[in-house]
Amino acid sequence: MTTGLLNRRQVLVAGAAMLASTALARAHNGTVHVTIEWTNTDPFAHTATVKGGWEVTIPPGQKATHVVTADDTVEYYCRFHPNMKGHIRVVG
Ligand SMILES: [Cu+2]
Repeated sequence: MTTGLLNRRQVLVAGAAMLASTALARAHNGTVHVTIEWTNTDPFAHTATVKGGWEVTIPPGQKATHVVTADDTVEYYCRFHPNMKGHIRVVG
Protein backbone atom coordinates (compact mmCIF):
# COMPACT_ATOMS: atom_id res chain seq x y z
CA MET A 1 0.00 0.00 0.00
CA THR A 2 2.70 2.44 -0.98
CA THR A 3 1.35 5.49 -2.77
CA GLY A 4 2.34 9.08 -3.46
CA LEU A 5 4.37 10.53 -0.64
CA LEU A 6 4.78 7.11 0.84
CA ASN A 7 7.57 6.43 -1.65
CA ARG A 8 10.11 7.09 1.06
CA ARG A 9 8.06 5.68 3.86
CA GLN A 10 6.28 2.43 4.18
CA VAL A 11 3.15 1.83 6.14
CA LEU A 12 2.32 -1.65 7.24
CA VAL A 13 -1.19 -2.26 8.44
CA ALA A 14 -2.51 -5.61 9.47
CA GLY A 15 -6.20 -5.25 10.18
CA ALA A 16 -8.24 -7.63 12.23
CA ALA A 17 -10.35 -10.14 10.37
CA MET A 18 -13.45 -7.99 10.18
CA LEU A 19 -11.64 -4.74 9.48
CA ALA A 20 -10.32 -3.70 6.11
CA SER A 21 -7.59 -1.10 6.47
CA THR A 22 -6.25 1.44 4.05
CA ALA A 23 -3.68 4.19 4.42
CA LEU A 24 -3.36 7.63 2.90
CA ALA A 25 -0.58 10.16 3.45
CA ARG A 26 -0.01 13.84 2.96
CA ALA A 27 2.89 16.14 3.69
CA HIS A 28 2.29 19.00 6.12
CA ASN A 29 5.09 21.29 7.26
CA GLY A 30 7.70 18.63 6.66
CA THR A 31 5.90 16.05 8.73
CA VAL A 32 4.31 13.00 7.19
CA HIS A 33 0.88 12.19 8.54
CA VAL A 34 -0.65 8.85 7.74
CA THR A 35 -4.39 8.40 7.97
CA ILE A 36 -5.53 4.89 8.72
CA GLU A 37 -9.10 4.11 7.76
CA TRP A 38 -11.03 1.16 9.05
CA THR A 39 -14.24 -0.05 7.43
CA ASN A 40 -16.57 -2.05 9.61
CA THR A 41 -18.85 -4.25 7.54
CA ASP A 42 -20.20 -6.07 10.57
CA PRO A 43 -23.60 -5.42 12.21
CA PHE A 44 -21.88 -4.62 15.52
CA ALA A 45 -19.25 -2.12 16.69
CA HIS A 46 -15.52 -2.67 16.85
CA THR A 47 -12.71 -0.56 18.24
CA ALA A 48 -9.08 -0.01 17.40
CA THR A 49 -7.65 0.36 20.90
CA VAL A 50 -4.03 0.96 21.81
CA LYS A 51 -3.35 -0.07 25.40
CA GLY A 52 -2.45 3.10 27.31
CA GLY A 53 -3.01 5.15 24.17
CA TRP A 54 -5.71 6.12 21.74
CA GLU A 55 -8.96 4.40 20.86
CA VAL A 56 -11.11 4.63 17.75
CA THR A 57 -14.67 3.30 17.78
CA ILE A 58 -15.86 1.92 14.46
CA PRO A 59 -19.68 1.78 14.46
CA PRO A 60 -21.42 -1.00 12.53
CA GLY A 61 -21.54 -0.35 8.82
CA GLN A 62 -19.35 2.76 9.08
CA LYS A 63 -15.80 3.93 8.64
CA ALA A 64 -13.43 5.51 11.15
CA THR A 65 -10.01 7.09 10.80
CA HIS A 66 -7.01 7.91 12.92
CA VAL A 67 -3.87 9.88 12.09
CA VAL A 68 -0.45 8.57 13.05
CA THR A 69 2.90 10.24 12.46
CA ALA A 70 6.13 8.90 11.05
CA ASP A 71 7.98 6.37 13.15
CA ASP A 72 4.86 5.40 15.08
CA THR A 73 4.53 1.72 15.81
CA VAL A 74 1.47 0.52 17.65
CA GLU A 75 -0.29 -2.71 18.43
CA TYR A 76 -4.05 -2.40 18.67
CA TYR A 77 -6.96 -4.65 19.49
CA CYS A 78 -10.74 -4.54 19.58
CA ARG A 79 -11.96 -3.78 23.10
CA PHE A 80 -15.16 -5.75 22.43
CA HIS A 81 -13.40 -8.70 20.79
CA PRO A 82 -9.86 -8.88 22.23
CA ASN A 83 -8.90 -11.67 19.84
CA MET A 84 -9.07 -9.13 17.00
CA LYS A 85 -5.67 -7.50 16.77
CA GLY A 86 -3.78 -5.30 14.38
CA HIS A 87 -0.45 -3.62 13.93
CA ILE A 88 0.52 -0.26 12.46
CA ARG A 89 4.14 0.49 11.68
CA VAL A 90 5.32 3.64 9.95
CA VAL A 91 8.88 3.27 8.73
CA GLY A 92 10.73 6.53 8.17
CU1 LIG B 1 -14.55 -6.10 17.56
